[in-house]
Amino acid sequence: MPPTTTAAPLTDLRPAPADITGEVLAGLSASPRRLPSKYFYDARGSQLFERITREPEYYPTRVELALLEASMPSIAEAVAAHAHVVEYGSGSGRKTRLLLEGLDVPVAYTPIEISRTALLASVERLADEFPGIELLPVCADFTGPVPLPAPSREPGHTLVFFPGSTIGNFTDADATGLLRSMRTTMGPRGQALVGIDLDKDPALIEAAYNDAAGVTAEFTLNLLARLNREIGSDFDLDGFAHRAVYVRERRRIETFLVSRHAQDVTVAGRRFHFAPGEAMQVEYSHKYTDATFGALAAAAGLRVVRRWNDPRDWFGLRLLKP
Ligand code: AVJ
Repeated sequence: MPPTTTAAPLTDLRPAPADITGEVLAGLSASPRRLPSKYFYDARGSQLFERITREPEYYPTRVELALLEASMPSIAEAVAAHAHVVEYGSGSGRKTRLLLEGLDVPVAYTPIEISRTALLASVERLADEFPGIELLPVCADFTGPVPLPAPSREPGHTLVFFPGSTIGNFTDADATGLLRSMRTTMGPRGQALVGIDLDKDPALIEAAYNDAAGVTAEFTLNLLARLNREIGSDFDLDGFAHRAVYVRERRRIETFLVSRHAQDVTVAGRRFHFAPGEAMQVEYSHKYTDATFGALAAAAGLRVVRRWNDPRDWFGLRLLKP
């Protein structure tokens, strides 16, 4: 018999350029100005993020991968068999591979990813490696509700996988909203495995977002290049500088693009003036304690039922249930 193909056609729910323009105009009209960080992840942005994960200062990916590998036997015991694994913001798929290999026979895997290029590349590789798992990719912005494709075999339950401490890119209010929508997606018998970067020595955290090679700066500035290309704005990439600082009281990295001099930027026919030194907020990266993350989960109607940390308590994985 010829091998059956397990990859279903991609469900494309990508945001339209008009949506992006609207969000950018709203952010530029706000005070202080901000731009939405989810638009970092075009094809080049996803590539640059992969490069960041290989920089010596950027510990989260390395620590989480080692943690996931070491904890996989105990995670597999805690997660019910025959899961439909749904990953939010799947990226390169290195963690996915460990999870799909280690779990008790998942029936289907749905990556939800905003970058179409990254999504297709990861699904293509996974199709070869996991011929027994049905692949149901969805290209979408996971910050809104995402209708899940139905696997052809009935899954035992849904496991939402949200690694990378991507939850940290959301304000507490938005993170709660996201966890709530995850709770809806997973259903009453579902589970979620969430990766969180933990609060630690601010110097270590700050270095991770200011790598000496300047890859993070390039990643931040790529947001402007992407907007110029996709919504026709005219940001001058040499006119802005990357700045990332750890704000201890808020337990978060705050990343800005700082205007190097007085300048005007035009977006969709509207002109915005930037003062010299004006800082436009582009990303948050929250770091958690058990108390702060537990409170977020509780606010979303979820409880932390298992926790795994690396030996230095730098990064954690949390299993959540309704
Ligand atoms: C996408 C959440 C894993 O916030 O650490 C890395 C993105 N931004 N360096 C993070 C990011 C700058 C990253 N995550």
